[in-house]
Amino acid sequence: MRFALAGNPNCGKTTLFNTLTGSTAHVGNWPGVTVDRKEGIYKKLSEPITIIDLPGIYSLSPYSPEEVIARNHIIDEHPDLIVNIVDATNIERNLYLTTQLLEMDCPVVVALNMIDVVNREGVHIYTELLAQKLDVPVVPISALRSDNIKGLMDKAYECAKNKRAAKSVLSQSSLGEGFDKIAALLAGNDKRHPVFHAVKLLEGDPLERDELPNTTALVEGIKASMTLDPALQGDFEAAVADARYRFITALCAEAVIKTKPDGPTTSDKIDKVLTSRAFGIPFFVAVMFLVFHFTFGEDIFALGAIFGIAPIPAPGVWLQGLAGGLMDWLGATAGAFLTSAGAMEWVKGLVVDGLIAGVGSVLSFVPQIMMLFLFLTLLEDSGYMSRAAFLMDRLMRRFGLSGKAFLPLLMGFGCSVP
Ligand code: BGO
Repeated sequence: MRFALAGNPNCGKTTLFNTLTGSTAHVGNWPGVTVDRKEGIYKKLSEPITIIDLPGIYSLSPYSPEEVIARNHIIDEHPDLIVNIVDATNIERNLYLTTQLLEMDCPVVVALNMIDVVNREGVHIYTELLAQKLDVPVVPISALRSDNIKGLMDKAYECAKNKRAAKSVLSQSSLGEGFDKIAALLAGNDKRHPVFHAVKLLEGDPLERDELPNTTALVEGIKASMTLDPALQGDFEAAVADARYRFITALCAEAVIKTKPDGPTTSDKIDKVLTSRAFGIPFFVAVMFLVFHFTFGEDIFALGAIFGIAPIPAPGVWLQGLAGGLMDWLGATAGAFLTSAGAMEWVKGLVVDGLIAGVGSVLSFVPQIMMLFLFLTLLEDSGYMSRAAFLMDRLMRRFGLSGKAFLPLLMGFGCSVP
């Protein structure tokens, strides 16, 4: 059996994929594009299950290669089941994709991920109610803590054995009548996933119109007979999105209940300080000073000078010294070997002064650059970089750049070139 993992970027898909497949995972590319294709095997059921990690997407529209890949995989490769990972901390935004996946004639199980965070934040999600309204199983999990993963896979395996007929939330909306007519048009067609194709035709999706040219006139006739909210100005794609969000808002109003009063979280409080006008820029300058000082500082905090002792190099400089020493040793050893072997002077010069000293002087910077990247990765993964980009945005805009451009600008200094 083959299960496809589908979800928004950052919903925890990679964490779940790694938990499910462990060392069996292998990475390739989707045909024709440089988007990673990850596949692995889940072995804890009575038969091995191939897990395919679809790219992270917000919808099944054809606006990015990732969306086209995910959509084509489901339509053409017919996975036995879709595990739709929903980030429970951003449930409304994530369910938007869910409403689209439900329009495929494929069994779907919703994995309600990050339930640990939701519980910690004092939010209760009635999973049975969600399951009832979406008409597919909803299993709460924590991919990070490996909570209830077996429960998810048992449920998925059970569902994959049965067929599931697609349903669209649009049928229950003000677009329902027109939409059902388009769906009926396609029902006679031998295309799989008629409900999905009907929605796409209603939206005026260009890929779909090209594939089903004989339906264009009829669909346009039905659309002309439908009345849309005037605010939507005849935009059917917006009308479909609006209908989805109306369904999701109503569903979450019932199924997601806050048990703690609203108030800023610790993260909100930290954000407020780090992005404030008074404190944000000085803090940013201090962080960047520390990063560069720990990487390039010849005498850390000038301690050597203050106490009248030998300079204490920063870790980056110390590593560079070590690498430089290694290169010197390599040059001396190679020189001695070539001399004892009776090599000509120009050969010795080429190897020792040219190759080892020349390439080595560039290579000796590698540990220092790795140090710099380690600090930058820590800042990136802690979420500080996006705050810093936000802070710098106002200044950088004056030069026609976005806040994110400050980092390449900083990196352009000095030793980053090697
Ligand atoms: C970082 N619970 C919690 N609490 N976190 C989770 C869970 C869960 O169930 N599942 C995933 N995460 P991806 P996509 C991170 O990397 O799998 C976290 O894009 C950090 N990293 O750990 O990458 C997961 O593949 C430093 O968080 O998602 C990851 O879908 C600080 O959700 C993030 C904070 O998961 C995205 C977070 C060094």
